[in-house]
Amino acid sequence: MKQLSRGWIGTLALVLCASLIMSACSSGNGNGGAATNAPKNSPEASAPAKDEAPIEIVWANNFNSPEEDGNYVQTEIEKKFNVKIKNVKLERGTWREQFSVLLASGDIPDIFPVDANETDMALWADQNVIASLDQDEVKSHMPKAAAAIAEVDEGAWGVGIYKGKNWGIPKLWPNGLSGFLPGYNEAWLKNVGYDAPPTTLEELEDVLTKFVNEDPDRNGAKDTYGMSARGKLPIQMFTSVFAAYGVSPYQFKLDDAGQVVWGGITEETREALALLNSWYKKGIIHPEFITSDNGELNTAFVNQKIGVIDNAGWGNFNKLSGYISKPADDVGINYIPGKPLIGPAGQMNAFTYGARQAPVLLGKQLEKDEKKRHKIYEILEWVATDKEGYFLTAWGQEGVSYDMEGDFVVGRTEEEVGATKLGYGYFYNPLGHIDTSKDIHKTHPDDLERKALLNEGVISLVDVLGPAVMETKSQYWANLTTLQDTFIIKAVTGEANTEGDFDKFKESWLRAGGQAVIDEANAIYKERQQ
Ligand SMILES: [Ca+2]
Repeated sequence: MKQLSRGWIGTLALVLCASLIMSACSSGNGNGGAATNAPKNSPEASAPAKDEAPIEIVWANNFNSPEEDGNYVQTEIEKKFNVKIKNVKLERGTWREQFSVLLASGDIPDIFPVDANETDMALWADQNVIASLDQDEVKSHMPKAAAAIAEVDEGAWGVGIYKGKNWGIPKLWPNGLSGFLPGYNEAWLKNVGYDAPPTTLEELEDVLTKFVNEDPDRNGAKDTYGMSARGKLPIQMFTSVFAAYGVSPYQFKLDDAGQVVWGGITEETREALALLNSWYKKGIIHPEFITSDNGELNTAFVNQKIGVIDNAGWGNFNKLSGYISKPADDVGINYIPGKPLIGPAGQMNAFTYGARQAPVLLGKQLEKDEKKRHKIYEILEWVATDKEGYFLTAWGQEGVSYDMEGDFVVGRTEEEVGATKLGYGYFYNPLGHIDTSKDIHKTHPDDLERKALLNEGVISLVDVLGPAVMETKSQYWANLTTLQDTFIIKAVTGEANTEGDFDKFKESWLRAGGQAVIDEANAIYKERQQ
């Protein structure tokens, strides 16, 4: 049971990384001490051409860097593909500084760290550090990976396009397509006459109003609000309401004419803000939303100040989730999921971060080294999509570092068979999440069931670009974001109105660089469509 929980919590941590804010998340497999229990039984390796000298591949990564060179997983890959891997081991948090020093010294690895983003990609493309790759060649040498990508989001190929060339192998985080769902205090709902969560915006307003007026916590005092929001991170603020209007104010979307527009200045946002302001005036929105982060939201819910939180992902409705479910459960509150609310958009929309990420990058030298380039495609295809390669690089060795419980992998907890000891934990698998057919091994059946149930019928609101290198953004974005954050909060509280003041906000946003950003976004969108 202990082992089960570990795997379960690991899955949950990944989900939390995806659905809450990602930057602070890190892998939990690092542990110290010396290896004492190296595994002995190797899976069968295919026979390489015996006479050929192994190709040396310099493999840099910043995720679960193995402690030792020549570790178990590395050795298995080397045997199977007749290669010699040179590890460039970087730390998750500080890798960029370490890596810049390396690049400056002219040591360009063959495979680049998984956390490199689209800005790194553009910089390194301009500096002649990374290879441009032919998309058709990638697809023909990595057919299973290409199929896995197509199944999740074919648009992922667009992220690697910069200055008319493709600079990597598409990487996806499919869980990013699961959206935020509103969750409720179950007892409060019952106390105001609801057997199930509201399904429409109108019902939500009714619930929130009753949460204020009908003493849902039954303490005899009028001391509750309806909902709050994450004012410290406005992209996650009131997403259930904006989504009901078919918009996220912090995403690019297509308008009816097929043009890319910025959500924040659309009529949908204006209308959603008008509704939110009417709720604020009614006193059903907690005034402290402005300064709230997830910690404050959690506390307000657990202390029965609010009865709705709407920035949870499906994983947060697992009773072990540290965000809301568990802290609530600990004090006897059942936090239950609702579906996205039907509003003017007429469908169950949910805000999502999307699945697209910056691609996996390869060193410039590979442009002229076809043999090694093809070999790397072959290895990445195997570790990302083949069951043997996947299990090896994700979990190590069965019976040593993990056990099977049906399809589900249960990692062993002994330090000496940890990820950094044996070399598993995705260091050698930068595309380790693109293939959703592996979810049955990664995610506990109960969680898979919950995910399917909660996401059923939900439409993901996704930014039409996802990661994109934009010159105008580097110039104007910080200022534009501040302008929008400030306006949206003022519009909710009524300090600014959603008529003339919204028009003024829109004008000044466009004038302060927003129009240039939208123009560039349209140009990028068109380039990617070609
Ligand atoms: Ca009360």
